[in-house]
Amino acid sequence: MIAPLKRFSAWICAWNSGDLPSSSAGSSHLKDELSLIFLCIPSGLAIFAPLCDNGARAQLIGAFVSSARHLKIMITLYGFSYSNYYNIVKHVLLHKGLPFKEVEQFGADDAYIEISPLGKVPAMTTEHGECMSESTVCCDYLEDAYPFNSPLYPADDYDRARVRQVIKVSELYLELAGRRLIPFSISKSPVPAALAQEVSDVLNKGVAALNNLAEFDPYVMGNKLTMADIYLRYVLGVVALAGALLERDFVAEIEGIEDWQEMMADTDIARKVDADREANGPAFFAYIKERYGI
Ligand SMILES: N[C@@H](CCC(=O)N[C@@H](CS)C(=O)NCC(=O)O)C(=O)O
Repeated sequence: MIAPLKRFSAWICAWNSGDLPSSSAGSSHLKDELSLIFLCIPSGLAIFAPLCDNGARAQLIGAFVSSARHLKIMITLYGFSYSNYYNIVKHVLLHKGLPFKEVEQFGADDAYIEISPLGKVPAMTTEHGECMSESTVCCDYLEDAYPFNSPLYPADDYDRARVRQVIKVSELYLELAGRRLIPFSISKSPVPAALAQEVSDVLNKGVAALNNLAEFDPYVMGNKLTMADIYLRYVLGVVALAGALLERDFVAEIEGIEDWQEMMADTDIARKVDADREANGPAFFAYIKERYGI
């Protein structure tokens, strides 16, 4: 029995040091990890532990415990808490209860471009060290890789498409339009009339489309919280900012928004994200001042 015991221990050590061939493409890593937890570890202990003397048994258990450390999933989120896009992904991570660490990143250096090719915030490295950027991509990865952690998309294909439609409309016709006025808000300079008109025209369309698509009953797409709720929550901050400069409350023109906003703000996750954002304000504005002199 000593030979198989040694082989099994060697296998565990190789796995610990990452030498085993990986089959972690896509979400299959989850299956790998689960099969290790539920099959290999208990059955290994059950078979070999009774055959060992006390010292060997302690070693074997030690090897399994250190293997278990590899199961600790640690995603890294790069960016800064004042960013609405960053907060979308952070909210999703918190909602799914996934362990992650935050690395503050203002601006882009060569190392960051490796993670986020456009230098934009947020970016993420997965539990396997793979890089990705773009908030919607990160959110969808988290949903695909962790489908059982408080799902954020409905099961039905068409319902999923409708959630994505709201997200896309919010991104293209609300966030990106409102974002064009952020520099004017920071520098407190007047918005040129032509730009004000362009932004208003797009926001008008975005608000009309949202009024057509969203239910707010009580959530954006009905009785369950979806990715659209999280996405829209952090888009509306930029719409409000633009509205303030354009002297028009676009957010209030979204039917049912007030109750929904109150409901969305009244969770521990939203409170944490909002508090972190507030706390990050001074660092963000110090960075802007240093970089742009405003
Ligand atoms: N499409 C990107 C947009 C991200 C974005 O614009 N982030 C801002 C911070 S809120 C940023 O990185 N700005 C710096 C830049 O554009 O270089 C996403 O969805 O993640």
